[in-house]
Amino acid sequence: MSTPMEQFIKEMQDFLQPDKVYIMDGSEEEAKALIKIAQEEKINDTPILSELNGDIFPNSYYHRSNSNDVARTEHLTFVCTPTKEEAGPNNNWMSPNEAKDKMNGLMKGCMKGRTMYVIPFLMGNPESKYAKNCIEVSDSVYVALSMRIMTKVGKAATERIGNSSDFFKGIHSVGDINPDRRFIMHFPQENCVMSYGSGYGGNALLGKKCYALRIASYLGQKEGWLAEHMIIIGVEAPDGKITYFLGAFPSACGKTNLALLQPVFPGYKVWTLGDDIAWINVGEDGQLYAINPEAGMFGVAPGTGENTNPMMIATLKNDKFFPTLFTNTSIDNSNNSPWWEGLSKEIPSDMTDWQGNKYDASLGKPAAHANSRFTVSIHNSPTLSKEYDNPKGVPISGIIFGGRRETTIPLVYESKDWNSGVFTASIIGSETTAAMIGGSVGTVRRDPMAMLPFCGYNMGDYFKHWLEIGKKVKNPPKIFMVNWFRKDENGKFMWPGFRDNSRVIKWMIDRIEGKAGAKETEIGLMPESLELDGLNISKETMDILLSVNKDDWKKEVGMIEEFYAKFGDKIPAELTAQLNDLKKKIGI
Ligand code: SAT
Ligand code: MN
Repeated sequence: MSTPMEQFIKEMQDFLQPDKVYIMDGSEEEAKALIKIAQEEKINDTPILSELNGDIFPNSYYHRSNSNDVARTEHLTFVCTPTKEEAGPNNNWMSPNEAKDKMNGLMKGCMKGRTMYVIPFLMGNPESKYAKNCIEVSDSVYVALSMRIMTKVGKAATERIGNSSDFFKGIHSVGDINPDRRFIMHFPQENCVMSYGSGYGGNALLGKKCYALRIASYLGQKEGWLAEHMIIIGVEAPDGKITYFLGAFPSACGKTNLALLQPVFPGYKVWTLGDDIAWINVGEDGQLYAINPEAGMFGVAPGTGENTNPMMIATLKNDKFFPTLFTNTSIDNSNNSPWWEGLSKEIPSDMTDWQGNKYDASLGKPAAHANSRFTVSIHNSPTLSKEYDNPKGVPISGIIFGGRRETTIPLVYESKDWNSGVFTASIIGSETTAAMIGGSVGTVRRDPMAMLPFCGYNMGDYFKHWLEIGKKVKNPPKIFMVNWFRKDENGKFMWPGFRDNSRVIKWMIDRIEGKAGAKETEIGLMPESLELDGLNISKETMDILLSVNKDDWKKEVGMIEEFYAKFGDKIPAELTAQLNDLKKKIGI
């Protein structure tokens, strides 16, 4: 009798018809062999991976994708639930039958002449009751190697799966990388994702957004937990006490910088547990606990430099574990190293740009793609927390939400209680960025909990689920909203950001410990003061950063109402009450 895992592999072999099947064991030798294959296999005369200068970034490889395949494609991403209402207005919907017909048509026999990599992987520590078993099949050796960095691939997963039929099924093929034949279909009820036509991270590394957020959020609703688009950090104070925070920000909002922050205060230290995804459970003691289901970081390269994120540079230069991949950066030909805008002030004089052409700075275009990425093991991070892999997770004392807003949203405010925190998170807005295709850069889009593209079911039901979780938590974390991106009338950032954000985090810790005061405002609690020693910022600027402009908020309420209206009566009464309360306070 074959096991459910063997049956799945056989079924996929019959369906996709690869020439070869390779089942990953996760070993070091395997990684070497796969890298060799990736160096030899070419697409349009370009090897899938080429080795970079190990003196600059040790153990690192370069990948250039098709130029039509550089970001997630939200408009081609579907949640295929039996009814449209279950998927909600926040998702593209297709009926499971129609979606399967479409995908079967595209994928039947699509691996002819290719190798099917079977990638058994675990999200979370095998010892953890919160961990999940998964298998992805893919015809991309880049995906196989990336998954090996991003999750726990191989033996541990195969063993944990054992005879069980309870595992996620990810079915992926790059196909012919044609955007007209590209779909990412989610089947939450079947614990399955089918993805065709893209090799890009969020479309192809199915453990990431597809499983660990969209499918997992659906499972979380059923099973009583939360799958969130959040970093996890532990902030150590001089007395050694560590306070654990979660943080949710829309893509490319400084989330990764916060995950590896170096506080400005002596004696304070940020320990990194996760940079993108958190699975959150209510423990037996009624406390919220979070684990990072991932094992690597898939970060945006541009803007990452010694001065903006020195710890990430140190991570990328560390070769203790796993090779590091760079995708769609440019190449400095003088020394065969990856380069991107923000890595150094000087622009190297002889570069190949992300599309493989000689870089001509006079054209004024960036050399690296704005969404070029690195894929690196979290174990390479010098700030990795000792608790990173704790099967129980870490106890959460604060949740930080944020967005990128030029106006309206103050530097920081604290919600009075869980329900008002859920309301605050539900109204996050952020100016759009280069990480997504299908939105125009620079307009404000509502992105509740930074989950709009990742919530695998109706967002109205998701808000309700958040409120339900609050009822189960005995000692709820404090919920904060931040905005590092306020601009003045000349378009200049008002807050320095980066390391100075630790000044705001310090206030949060003091609030959690009951050591700092706060003033009540129309939208929540705000600092009476922040520790600003050594910072050149005027009192007038701080007053604006820490104030509520009622006219701005009146406009904001209009946008919130418009957004809420999309969900009709799915918006929980608690949130409508919060909104009405806000309207009263700002004089509507
Ligand atoms: O979707 S990815 O995980 O590839 C990148 C992102 O956060 O947008
Ligand atoms: Mn993300």
